[in-house]
Amino acid sequence: MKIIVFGGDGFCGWPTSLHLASLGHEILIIDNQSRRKIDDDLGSNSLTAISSVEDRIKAANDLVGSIQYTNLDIALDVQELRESIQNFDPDSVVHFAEQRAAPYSMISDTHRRYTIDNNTTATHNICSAVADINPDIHIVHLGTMGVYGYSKEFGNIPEGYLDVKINQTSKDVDILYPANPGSIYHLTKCIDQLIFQFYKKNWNLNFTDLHQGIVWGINTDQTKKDSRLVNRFDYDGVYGTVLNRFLSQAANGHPLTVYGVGGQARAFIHISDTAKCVQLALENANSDNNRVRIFNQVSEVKTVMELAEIVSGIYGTEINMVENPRKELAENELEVSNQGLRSLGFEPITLDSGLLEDVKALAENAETFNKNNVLSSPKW
Ligand code: NAD
Ligand code: USQ
Repeated sequence: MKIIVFGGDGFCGWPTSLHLASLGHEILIIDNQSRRKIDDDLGSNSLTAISSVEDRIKAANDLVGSIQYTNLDIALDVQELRESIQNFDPDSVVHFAEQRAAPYSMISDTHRRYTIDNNTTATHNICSAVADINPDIHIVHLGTMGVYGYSKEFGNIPEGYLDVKINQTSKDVDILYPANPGSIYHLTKCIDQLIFQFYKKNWNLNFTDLHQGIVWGINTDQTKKDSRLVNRFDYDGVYGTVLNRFLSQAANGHPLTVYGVGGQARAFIHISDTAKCVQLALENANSDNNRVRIFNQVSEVKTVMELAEIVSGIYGTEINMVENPRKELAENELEVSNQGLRSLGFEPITLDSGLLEDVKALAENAETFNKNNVLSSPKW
């Protein structure tokens, strides 16, 4: 299959591109390297020493499979985006290319506007180009569990659509699950969903929206092959996500930073499973031609305190409860269906199995762990 991976230089996009290339798919990565620039702007860094995109691509072609690279901004360089799609002529595209940190999106007016402009325009530009160039291209998007909010208010969270009864007519219908974002970033993912619904309705585009939980871990079979293929790893208070932060904190002798009482329940998935689930979505066409296909791309649910206790239990690291910088529920319950991907053969890696190996890899990067970047989240 010929696949364009938008955002293929990022934390999820790079290992996914390698995984797909290793299976013989022909990959074109399109990325404007904005994530690397944001690190410079924030005075932050990946805990791992990541190679330049050029070195990554060379190593990938030598050791893994066929990956080309084009540097362009898919929100701004509209003509180049359209030409790239036209020239590469993909069967599918995978869309990772968004500003993905909730804290970053809440820093200031500039960051709020950048996140809205970048994410919604990027998504819309892809859809609009595909509608004109080849409506058969399968668009696979990385969405988030955060579109649902995090609660059991309506029971187990279904995959995208909620089965409701309309009082006035007594009809049973499926509606898009009510959006309940907790940050400007999550709001952009809710807007993405409406863009997909409209492009489905009007142009009958072929979508799979993967509502992913929090990704943890660092390595996949391919990123381990060579130092030039190593994945990025965010541990700072803006881009670092909770479990990876705890793992890097444990590996570097820093107390675990539990926000509030740690009662927030979230869904998690390992980075290798991100790549596998995207593969499953790409290789199994959407058989329901009538609507946007939505899968919850998650493995298991844990609370923040449960994670802290697991990590502390293994490594003896102290748990530090700090004031929560975010506006969110102090505690919540969460149950999530992941039947869609499971029905395609997804067998999740759970927390215990990969944990030790990942922390060991992290401990080797102690010299790049900057303690000043650990509690750097904005408050909202
Ligand atoms: P990331 O920031 O590491 O990667 C995103 C990549 O997209 C970066 O390389 C960036 O340079 C690129 N990009 C951003 N805007 C672009 C533009 N306008 N044009 C071209 N390239 C652009 O993020 P990630 O962690 O790899 O996340 C990828 C996707 O997966 C995001 O859409 C995110 O919402 C989703 N997701 C991530 C997680 C997670 O825990 N990391 C969880 C759920 C969903
Ligand atoms: N948290 C802590 N301590 C920390 C960091 C975070 O207690 O040191 C808490 C937060 O308060 C929050 C929870 O952990 O309750 C999750 O925070 P996070 O930073 O790990 O994740 P989040 O901001 O939700 O965003 C991440 C990705 C985003 C993706 C989302 C999936 O950055 O791209 O969409 O996870 S989900 O959370 O399922 O919506």
